[in-house]
Amino acid sequence: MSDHEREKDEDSSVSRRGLLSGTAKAAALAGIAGTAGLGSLTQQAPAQQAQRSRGSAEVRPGDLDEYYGFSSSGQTGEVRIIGLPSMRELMRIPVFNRDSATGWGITNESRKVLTEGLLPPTRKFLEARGGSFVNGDLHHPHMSFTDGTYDGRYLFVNDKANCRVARIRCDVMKCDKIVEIPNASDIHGMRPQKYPRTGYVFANSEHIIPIPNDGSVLDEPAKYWSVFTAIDGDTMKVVWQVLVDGNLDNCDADYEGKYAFSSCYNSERGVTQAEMTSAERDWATIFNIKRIEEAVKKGDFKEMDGVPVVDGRHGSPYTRYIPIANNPHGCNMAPDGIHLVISGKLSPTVTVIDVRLLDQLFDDKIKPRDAVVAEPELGLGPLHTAFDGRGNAYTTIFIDSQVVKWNIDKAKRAYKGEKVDPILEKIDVHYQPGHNHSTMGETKEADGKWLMSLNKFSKDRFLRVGPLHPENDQLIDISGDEMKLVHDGPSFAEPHDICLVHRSKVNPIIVWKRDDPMWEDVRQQAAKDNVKLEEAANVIRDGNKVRVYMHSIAPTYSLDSFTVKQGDEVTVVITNMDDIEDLTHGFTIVRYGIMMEISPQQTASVTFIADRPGVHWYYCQWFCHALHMEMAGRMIVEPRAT
Ligand code: CUK
Ligand code: CUA
Ligand code: CA
Repeated sequence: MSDHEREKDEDSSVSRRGLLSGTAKAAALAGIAGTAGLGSLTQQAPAQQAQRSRGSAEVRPGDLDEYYGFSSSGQTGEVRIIGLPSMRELMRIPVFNRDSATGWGITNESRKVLTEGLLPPTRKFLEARGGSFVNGDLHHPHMSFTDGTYDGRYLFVNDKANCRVARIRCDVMKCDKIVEIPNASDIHGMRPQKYPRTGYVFANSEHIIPIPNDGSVLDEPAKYWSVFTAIDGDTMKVVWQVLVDGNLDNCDADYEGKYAFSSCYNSERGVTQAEMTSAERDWATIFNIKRIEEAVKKGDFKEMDGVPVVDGRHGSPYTRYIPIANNPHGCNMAPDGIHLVISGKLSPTVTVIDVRLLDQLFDDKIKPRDAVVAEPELGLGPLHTAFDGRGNAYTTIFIDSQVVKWNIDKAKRAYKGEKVDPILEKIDVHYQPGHNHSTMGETKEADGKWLMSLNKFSKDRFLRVGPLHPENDQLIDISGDEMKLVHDGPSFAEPHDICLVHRSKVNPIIVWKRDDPMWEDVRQQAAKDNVKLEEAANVIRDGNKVRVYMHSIAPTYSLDSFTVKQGDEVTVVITNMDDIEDLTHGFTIVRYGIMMEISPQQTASVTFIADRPGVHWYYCQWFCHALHMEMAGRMIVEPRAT
């Protein structure tokens, strides 16, 4: 055994991640996992991998990519835009995190987005903690839909860590709304409605909790619940919730606007891993949108924390529960509008549900399992499935470190007893894939060109950078009969999920429009102060509040200096009057923790207490001009009289 092989063998995912430990099933699976380790010996040796062709993925210098990839960053809390097929990182959009370059979390505009959607108890909790959360766990980015395909309006993302859903405007690629979801524990699965449009954004509360979670119920798991939430994507307000049995993991929506679906791995409503994996089966929860809307209209709900909550537990007309193999995970609607694929995770199978049968299920004409039309066995630890629009599905297999290509129709025939193998091909990925995603694959325009496998481990694929490794986003060409691995893309924590959108769907602007709503508050205040933002060079004193208005034209600010008194509350408002593509300025005050981005024609503002006396230079931190270093001025803070 070579060192390389030994490393892989010892490194079986099961022992590393402990995914399956501590349960009865774990013991069984750990046995199988040993074989998975041996299986890895048959993986291609690195030398062979080096010979792979990269031709089809090459984007020459100066050429543009064909697709946008909107990539989540998991526990980093931001969104990253990458180009496909080059895999070049194009931009980062701070959302739940803090960002030094752009001042996200520092500027008034970003602080408003970060705080205005917080629930009152959270607001109170954060009072002594800077007013907003500084972390987030962003798993699922999905673009808004119209008529079953991306419409380029918004990107919606979830925050598992602090129960939020955020919206990113795709015209400027900035986050403009964040809403905290009441009655929920962590928000995990999140999907926009596909038809007729988004519409609703559906979000799952993953862990079960007491509702309300105010201390009145503590260690009594029998009184813990999960809720399914519908948010209005246009207003970013919570519209309704559904109380369910079990928990809710991932979700998706159909192509008719009738149903939404969630996977549930904790039908046991356990609070320990052993309890959560004790049942033979869990289920998929199906939500009947029309019936829920009617229930809300006619008042069949309980208002909880200001939201109408419909009771969707067993026996209700609003939901159905379809039993599927133990601890399912990914929940993916095929572009054919017919097949919903839910991955088994602890079971080597995926379950295919024909959504055309759901009307009959809700009318009690068929039993829940009658909606299942295939259940192919694919490998150990199936997690997520992508589609090529040609009837094939691609499922990530975590433990086997593979992507399995299989045919939906063949799987259905096999389910009926015909002797056909639905598996078309397996390809090794490096290593332990979570999500995968195909170009336009979650829309009815799935084009089957590229597949990205987002792998949780990179191990030996890159130069060593310490104990913390990058992860590995791999690009696979799926346009031909055989899958072809064409690129390894190291990625910092963590390429959780990605949404691959054809560039024809996305039309960002290159300079801000002066009437943008982002700085509406500033606009109103400036009007009261009689200041024209576009020409501003004013210092307005209003008691101990000082508003400093400037504009910038490369390489100068309209004010070389301004003077305030120690203890003043200072608001600096800057408008970048340059309207040339790519001419961004910045504003940094030394030793004041102030930094912001001001892109062409943008207005940005920041408020702080000038509690350090002395001379404090401000400067432009975005390289803008040959005299960029000289784009600076002084804030003079007069000491408080003692
Ligand atoms: S969940 Cu992590 S691999 Cu948060 Cu999208 Cu499946
Ligand atoms: Cu303006 Cu650098
Ligand atoms: Ca379970």
